[in-house]
Amino acid sequence: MAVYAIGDIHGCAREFEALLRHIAFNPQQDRLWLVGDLINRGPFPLEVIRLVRSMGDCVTVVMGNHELRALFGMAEATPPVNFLRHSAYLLEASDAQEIHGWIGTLPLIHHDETLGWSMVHAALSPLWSMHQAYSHARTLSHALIRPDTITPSMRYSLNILTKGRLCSRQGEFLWPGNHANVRGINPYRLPEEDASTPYHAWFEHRSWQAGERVIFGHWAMAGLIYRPPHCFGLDSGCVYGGKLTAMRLDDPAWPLFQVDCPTYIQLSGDG
Ligand SMILES: [Mn+2]
Repeated sequence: MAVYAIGDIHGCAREFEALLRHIAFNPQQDRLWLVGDLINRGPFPLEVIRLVRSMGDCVTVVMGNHELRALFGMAEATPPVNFLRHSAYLLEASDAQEIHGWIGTLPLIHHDETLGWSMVHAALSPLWSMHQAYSHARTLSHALIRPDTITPSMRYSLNILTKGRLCSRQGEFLWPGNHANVRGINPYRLPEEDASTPYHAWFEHRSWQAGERVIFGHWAMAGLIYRPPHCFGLDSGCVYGGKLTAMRLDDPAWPLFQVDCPTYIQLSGDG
């Protein structure tokens, strides 16, 4: 049995299938972890969802910001413009209801004690222990069914898990838009090594404990992040003409497997 994690797929169904062939993935024996953002941006998002759902129990997916927006947007009588811009095709799908129900089952963090790995779409706060992070994720998952029960502080935690990139040591995250602009920082880029900013990649500010290992995605501009033994960012920008990356989690050498992808859309520095 092998366990693989794969980065953000964003509708790149052909490349996802090619990567599964490249690692000779066997659904009867192997397991697959997906970091979320299966949908939007790329050419075949519905195919990706349908393929992943057809694979059944051998696949574990955590919720990305694109799935989260779809979960809320699909439930609205008048869906928000930002949802429609990226995801209007979901409303037209013959299996829209099943897809919506399935998205609602996706956890915000997946942790496998035996394997010794955790997975989150974007980030963890430096203020959380791993166990606090699991607890926040569980509470939030229950609250997603009733969005009106989500308090501002819960919303902040939800944003960290699904959209976080840069933060201060005090756990203040930098969000795109005015918040980043007033500080003169590009929230999509990794700061230069010598940059005099309190905002760094979230994983730089965590005091990692022995045995903590986290897989994440969401950061195509940073590219592949390979920081053994604690953190591995697998969003290598496939939809932007980068690569789709798999990492084998149960092999102590943590080997990487990649396929090339055409440039379906341009990656711009302002997101
Ligand atoms: Mn994302």
